[in-house]
Order: sequence, then structure tokens, then C-alpha cells
Amino acid sequence: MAEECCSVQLIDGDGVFNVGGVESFMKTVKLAECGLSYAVVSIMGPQSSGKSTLLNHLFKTNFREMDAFRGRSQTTKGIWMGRGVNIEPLTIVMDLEGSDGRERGEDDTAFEKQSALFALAVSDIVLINMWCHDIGREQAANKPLLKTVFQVMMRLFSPRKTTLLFVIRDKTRTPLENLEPILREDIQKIWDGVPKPEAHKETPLSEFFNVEVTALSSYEEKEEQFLEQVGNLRQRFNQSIAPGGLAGDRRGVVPASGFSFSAQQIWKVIKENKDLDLPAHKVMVATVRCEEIANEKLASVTGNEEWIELDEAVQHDVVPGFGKRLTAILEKCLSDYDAEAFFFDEGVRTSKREQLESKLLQLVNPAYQAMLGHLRTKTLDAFKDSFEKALVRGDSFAAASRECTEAFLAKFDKGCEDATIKQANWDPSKVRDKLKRDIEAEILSVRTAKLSELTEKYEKQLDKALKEPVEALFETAGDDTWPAIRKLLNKETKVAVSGLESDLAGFELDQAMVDELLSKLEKYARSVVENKAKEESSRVLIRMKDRFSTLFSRDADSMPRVWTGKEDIKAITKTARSASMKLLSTLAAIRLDEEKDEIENTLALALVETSKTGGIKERGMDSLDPLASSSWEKIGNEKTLLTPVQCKNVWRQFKSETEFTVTQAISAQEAHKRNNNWLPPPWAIGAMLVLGFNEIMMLLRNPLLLAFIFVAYLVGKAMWVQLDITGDFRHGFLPGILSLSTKFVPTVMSILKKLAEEGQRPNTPDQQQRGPGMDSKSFTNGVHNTSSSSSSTSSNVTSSDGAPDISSPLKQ
Ligand SMILES: Nc1nc2c(ncn2[C@@H]2O[C@H](COP(=O)(O)OP(=O)(O)O)[C@@H](O)[C@H]2O)c(=O)[nH]1
Ligand SMILES: [Mg+2]
Repeated sequence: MAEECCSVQLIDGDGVFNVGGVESFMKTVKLAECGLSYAVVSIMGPQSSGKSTLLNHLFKTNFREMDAFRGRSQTTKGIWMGRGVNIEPLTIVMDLEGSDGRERGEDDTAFEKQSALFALAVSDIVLINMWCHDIGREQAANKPLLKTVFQVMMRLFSPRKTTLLFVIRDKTRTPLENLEPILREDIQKIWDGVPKPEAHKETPLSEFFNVEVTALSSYEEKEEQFLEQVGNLRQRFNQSIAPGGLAGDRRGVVPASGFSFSAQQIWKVIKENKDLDLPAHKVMVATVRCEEIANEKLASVTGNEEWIELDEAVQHDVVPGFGKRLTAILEKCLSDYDAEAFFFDEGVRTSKREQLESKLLQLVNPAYQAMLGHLRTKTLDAFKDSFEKALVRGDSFAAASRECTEAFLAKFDKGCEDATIKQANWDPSKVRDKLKRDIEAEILSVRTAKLSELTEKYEKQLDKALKEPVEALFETAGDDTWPAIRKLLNKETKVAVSGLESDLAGFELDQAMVDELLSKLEKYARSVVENKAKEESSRVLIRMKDRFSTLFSRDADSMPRVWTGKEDIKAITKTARSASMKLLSTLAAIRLDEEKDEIENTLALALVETSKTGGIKERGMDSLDPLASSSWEKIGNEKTLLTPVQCKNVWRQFKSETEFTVTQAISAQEAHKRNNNWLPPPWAIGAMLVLGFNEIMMLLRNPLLLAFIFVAYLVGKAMWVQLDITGDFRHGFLPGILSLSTKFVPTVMSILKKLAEEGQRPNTPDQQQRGPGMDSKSFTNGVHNTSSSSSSTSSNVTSSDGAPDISSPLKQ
């Protein structure tokens, strides 16, 4: 394979560093891949001393040489660089502008000095070209050059030994063995003459330089010999960096990839005329290069398609194998860095690697957090689902919550393990704690819901078991109402509480909470009864009135009472009122606890028995009304349904609204009495029987007389009815007499006429017909009158006359 030397100008005549040229040179010769396996050779020597010619023959380069026919003039400007063709390892060859100052003049020595320093700083081997005839000469052309080299060497602080290979040109017949000692003596003299810093006063030359000497025949005159000798010399550049080779000392070598930067920096420092601290420079180069490499690697991850895809995917969902995939990406990046930064200073390399690693982790941390976030939410969702299913399946609450929590925390842990990135020791415990808290909150909220569901269930049960029965008990309120309610409440509360208690067992609640729930339920049961009592107490007046009218208007067999006059209305009223009072007393306070109270007595004393005792006030025992208070004795406010004052008001209203019923009953009784008191008092009947005994006997003995009296009675009765005597006398005695006197004769006539007609006609079909006017008369005051039997007798008589044409005008 034909290799090219790829020569390029490194630094031009004006001292400008050709960055682009060097970069492209490095790329072409693949310098960066060489690591430490490369060598740098440069040449110094007087102007036009055949340096370029030598390099071109030695390394098959193509540096420009001076045309032999144009005479000696400068050909190489600045510093040129090329690759030694077919030499292993890669050898960078530098051709320096001549350094005897013949053309540039004194002012330009600065540049020569600078380029000499540069060559020394970057080279492993420096060829020093010199004429054979200059050896041992006081005014040798290369003397100032050597002086310069040695002087700048002091400022390099170089830890490595540079090989100085003196190439003696145009050697004479004097053998090299004789020339070399003279040359070395010259060199030593120059070294001794160089002013040295205190630290290096006694340092021998060999500490800094490895001096080698070789001689070549004249290229112009003995070309064949020259070529042969150059060929031999070339051999020494093969494997020059191997131990014992020409460039044996490799201590200060900058890794190949840092060559360009390093050279630039060295040139910059030299140009600024600062001290060139090579070890520091090496660290600096390492720092810059390692940083460059790290950035390059970081960028390679940022642009890595797998990473982009992974990052994208983890934004939406859990990515299986996240940790492994990301670990591999990071591992590749770091190992690439290691490979490239391998030859740089270890301290720098490691610290830059750490930086790279932390930058990488910083880059991927959001993805990791997102992954954990998804893991957390997914686990929580799965937990909710599974927990609900376990509860539906009928697992006990506590067991289900425990098992599900454990199972899903373990699942989360496994997920975290899967997401773990080997390079990072990120602790997922914060997220785990959050998950745990979320799970606990979920359990708590489910538990609260379940508990309230349970409580509600038993509350409904209590509602059903208490509301209607209690209402029914209040309807028949009496002495045993509250005991019965208490009994019912106790029984139902016990049933509900034991039910709830057994349902709560699965929750494994602490005893205090269980107690609280149970006592809440108990309280609820009480409140149901209390509310019912309140409701009933608000209707107390209606209830009292109902009870009163039931007891008043119905007898013991609950048949409607008929006020015949025999009834003791006062007693009945009293009984009915006391019963109503009892109802009032029952509904005056809540008595769920077995405590004695004086409400009934107080009410009885104040309301029912006032008349009997003649009133408390009158007795002068206490001038205060016992009901003039807003609270009962021994009864708390919360238990009071009706205060004494309210009771008093209710009673007053009750009394006034029932008064009418009583009055009505009394008047009905009186009316009844009036209608039925036609018989004389029993003593009169007795007297009549005793006094009229003989008359009665006479009557009985004379049947004709008896018959006459009977007929006379019938006629009299008929006339009574027909003439409506009671109706006529309603307006006063005198108008009654007048009215009767006018009606008397026609009536008698009509009766007699009728009787005669009856005598002629044996039977009439309408004998049973009743006058509608008579029917209505048999009821008075709305009370069914027992006189109906007698009136029906009379109606029979009146109806039998069948003469409404007569009765109606008479009525009017
Ligand atoms: N006497 C002598 N002249 C040489 C030798 N090698 C090259 N030259 C001549 O010296 C002149 C300058 O050569 P060049 O390589 O350009 O020298 P540079 O300026 O040091 O690079 C040319 O004309 C060469 O032919 C040599 O070995 N002996
Ligand atoms: Mg040249």
C-alpha cells in the first residue's frame, strides 16, 4: 500500500499555527487512533545545510529542497510537518526553518528560538544537522543553535529525556571514532557555558539529553555512499519508541489524539514568552482532551436512538427492562470514553470520567423518575383493583388490606429492581414511601366507606324496628308507654349492636374505635325514639282531643254513648280528661332512663284536681302555680318535650276545645230528659194508685166505659197531633188558644168524617204509609230519640187519615 507523507505547514513564517491543516493531517494519517504509539522527529541546523534533503531521503517525505543551481537561499518557511513513509510506529517528521540567521537577521532570532523550543517540546528525537568541518571550530555555525537549545531546555521542566542525534554532514576521511569525542567535548563546553537556574547548576547534560552522533558522506559528491548511510540510519527510526530504541524515553508523551491541541498550546505559550511547564501542560492537555472526549460521548448518548426511544416510551408508561437497557447505553458510553481517554493523565481522566458519569445520570434521571412514577401509579391502580376484588370475594377487610399491601409493595420493589441503573445508586425509597402512603390512604378511605355503609345498614334496621312501633306505643300513651319503649329500644339496640360488632370483627379496628362506632349506633337508636317522641309531642293537642272524644263519646265497649240522662257526665268528663292528661304527661318528657319524675303528679295536681282541692291558691299552701316554669324538676332540658308552661297552654286549649263536646252532651241529656218526663214522679203515681183505687176498680168492672175512654184517648191523641198544639203554643199562650179555636171544629169534623169512612171501607192498602214530615220530627238535636216508638204510633194514626191537603195548610 502506497503511503503518503501528507506534508503540511504547521506554523507559517509569521508564526500562525495552522489548526485546520493539522486537524486534517491528523485525520488523514489517523493519528488519533495511535494512542501513545507514535514518535515525533524534528531537525535543526544551519540554513541550507541539506536538512530537507536528509529528511526526504530518510523518511521519504517531500519537503521542499533548495534547487542546487539557484544557490543557497531559504526554502523552508516556518515549520513543516509530514509523516515518515512506511515507518512503524507512525512518525511525525518536522522540518524547521534554518537557524543560523543568515537570512532573517538578528531580529528574527526570536522566531528561531521559539521554533527550537517548540521542536524540543514536542519531539522525541531532535536531529542536529552540522557540517563536519565545523567540529572543533570556535566559530562553528551551530554553536549559537546549541546554546539556544540548551537554554530553552531549562525552561521546559521536561521530565523526559530528548534524544539529540548529531548528524555530521560531508564527513571527511577522519573516522567518526575520532570526531565524536571532539564533538561531545564541544557540546559539553556549550552546556557548561549556558547559564542555569540554581536547581540545575550541577545537573549533567545527560539528565536532559540522550546524545547520539552519526556521520554522512556528502550527498553532492558521494551520493551512493550518502544513500547507503541514510538507508542504514532509517533503520534506527523503525520501532524507535521500543525500549532501547532511538526514542526510548516515553515519559512525557501526549496521547496522539491530543497532539494537535497540545502543539497549539505549546506554540501559544512559547509565543507569549511564558515558561513552558510540560508536566503542567500535559495535565492541561489531558484536561481539555478528556473533557472533549467526555462531551463527545455525552452527545453520542443524547443522540443515541435507543436512548431517545427509551426516553420517549418512559414518558407514557412503564418500560420493561428499563434499567438493563439504560445501563447498557451508559456502559457503552463510559467504556468508549475509557478507551479514548486511556492515554491521558490518570487523575484527569478519572475525574473527567466521574463528571461524565454524573452528567449522564443527570441526563437520564428524569426518565428514571418517570419510570418510578409510572411504577407507582400502576402499582397503586393494581392494588386498588385487587383490593376491591378481595373485598368482593368476601375476604376479611384487615386480611385483604394486609395481603394486598404486602403483595403490591413487593411488586413495586421488583419493578424498581428492574428499573435500577447500575451506574447510579438511586434510592427509590421515597417513591416507595409515597406509594405506601397512597395505599394506606386508599385503605383508609375504603374502610371509612365500608364502615359508614355498615352503620347505615344498622341505622336503617333500627329505623324500621323502632319508628312505627314507637309511634304505635305513643298512640296508646299511658303509664307503661315509656317502660315498653325502653324495653323495645333495649332489645333492638342490642340486636343492632351485636350485629354491627360481629360485622366489625373483620376490620380489626382498635377497641376504642369499635366502642365509638357501637356507642354511636346506640345513640342513634335513642335519637330515633327521641325524634319520634318530639314528633308526637308536637301533635299532643290533637292526640289529647282524640283520646278525650274517644273516652267521652264511647262507652267501655267502645260503642257510641247515648245521653239518656243516666250517665254521670261529670265523672265521664273527668275520666276522659285524666286520660288526656296522662297522655300529656307521657309526651311531656323523654324517659329513656329509668328515673322517677313528678310530671304526672304535678300535672294532675295543677290541671285535673284543681276543682276538687279547691285550687292550690285557695288552700294557701303555695301561692305559686307549679306550671309557671320553663323546666321540669329532675328533667334536663334535652329531655323536655313540653315545658310546664307549654303543658299549661296545651291544657287550656284542650279544655276550651273540648268544652263544647261536654256542653253538647249535657244539653242532649237535658233534651232527652224533657222528652221523657211525661210520667209524673213515682210518688205521684203511688198516690194516684192509692187514692184512685176505687175508680180503677170501677173502670175495670165497666168494660163499656173502658172502651169509651180508649176511643176518647185515641181521638184526643189524634187531635193533639193534627192540631200541632206544641207548635201553636211555641209562640205564646194567647196566639195558641186563638189558633186552636179556629182549627178545632174543622178538625173534629174531619176526624169524625174519616172515622165514618173507615167504618164503611173495611181495608185500605196504604195503612202503613208514613208521613215524611213525621219522620223528621222523630229526631231532635241530632240525638236519636227513644220517643220514636210513641211517635210512630201517632204517625200511624195521622198517616191513616191520608189527608195531607188538610195537615199542610194547618201547619202553615
Ligand atoms: N555539500 C553538500 N551539499 C548538500 C548536501 N545535501 C544537500 N546539499 C545541497 O545543499 C543545498 C541545500 O539543501 P536543502 O536540503 O534545501 O538545505 P536546507 O536549507 O538545510 O533544507 C542543496 O543545493 C543541496 O543539493 C550534502 O550532503 N553536502
Ligand atoms: Mg529546508
